[in-house]
Amino acid sequence: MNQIISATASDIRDMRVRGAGRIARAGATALADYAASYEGRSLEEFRNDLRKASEVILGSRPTAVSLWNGVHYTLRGISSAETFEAARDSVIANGKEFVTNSEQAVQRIARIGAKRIKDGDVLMTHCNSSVAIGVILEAVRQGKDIKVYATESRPWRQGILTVNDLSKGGVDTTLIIDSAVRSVMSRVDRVFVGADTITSSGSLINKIGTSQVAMAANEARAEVNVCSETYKFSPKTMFGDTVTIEERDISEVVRPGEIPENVRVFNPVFDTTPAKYIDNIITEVGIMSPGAVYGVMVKQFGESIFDLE
Ligand code: RUB
Repeated sequence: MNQIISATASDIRDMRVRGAGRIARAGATALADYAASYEGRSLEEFRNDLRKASEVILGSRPTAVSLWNGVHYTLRGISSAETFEAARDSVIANGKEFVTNSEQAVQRIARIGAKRIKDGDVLMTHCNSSVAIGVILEAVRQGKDIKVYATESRPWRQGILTVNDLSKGGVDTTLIIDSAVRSVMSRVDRVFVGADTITSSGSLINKIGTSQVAMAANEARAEVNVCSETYKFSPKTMFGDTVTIEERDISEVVRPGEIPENVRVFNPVFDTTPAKYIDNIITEVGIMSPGAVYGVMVKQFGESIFDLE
């Protein structure tokens, strides 16, 4: 396989590039770069090679629909292109456009989401969502005095990245272990988390433990906000497709020889938060309740949604 494609796929698989937005932008960029450096001239071969390249990229991490949407956005129009040059140019332009739109969406969500935060609020976030962090940093930039509890997020400990990001942005930040979520929740006004995938019924698939955070928030009457670009909406779930929850290697959880060989380790890295535990989904097109996702999905994806394979 081409070097650009295999390097990007392994960066995503091994989590050197991680987070749903970043992996989508990396996938789109890799396909655009691949097209720009493509050496053949045959349209048919180019289409086949692109299809294989996109399968390699999509196989790198299964859960985030952002990657699927980024890849499909980039390949839009290649089946109707009449020449190799037209197909190549459209892949290059689409890949760039996806990245630009994605970056603009993240900035817009920061501005929209910051309005939900009030001076004096205590927040909680889970894992490391660049979009949720963007919202919190924007609120602080606007001069709001807030405190944030950030979970460690075992086993990868993305919470360490989060507390570094928040602290650099001047946020009053406290790191907690995952099992402290329920006990700390009584002090929290609002939860802000990111999204890997949002289903047509408004349920959220995000880092393992997000559902526990949301349930604890529901019990403590804290508001749950999901910060998500609309390319994290999964059109396939409209037709009943379920989202594959990635399981990763047990070496992320235990060291060799630490537990008896007959003990299994189960390491799912995402979970599903039912829509009933979510108050707001904050997107670049506005704030909506989970029940509004279906309508926005149809509008965003247009008629092509009904041609999905
Ligand atoms: C990251 C994670 C993040 C979402 C959203 O999981 O669950 O909350 O991907 O991230 P992992 P962003 O570390 O396994 O990729 O808001 O940056 O797109």
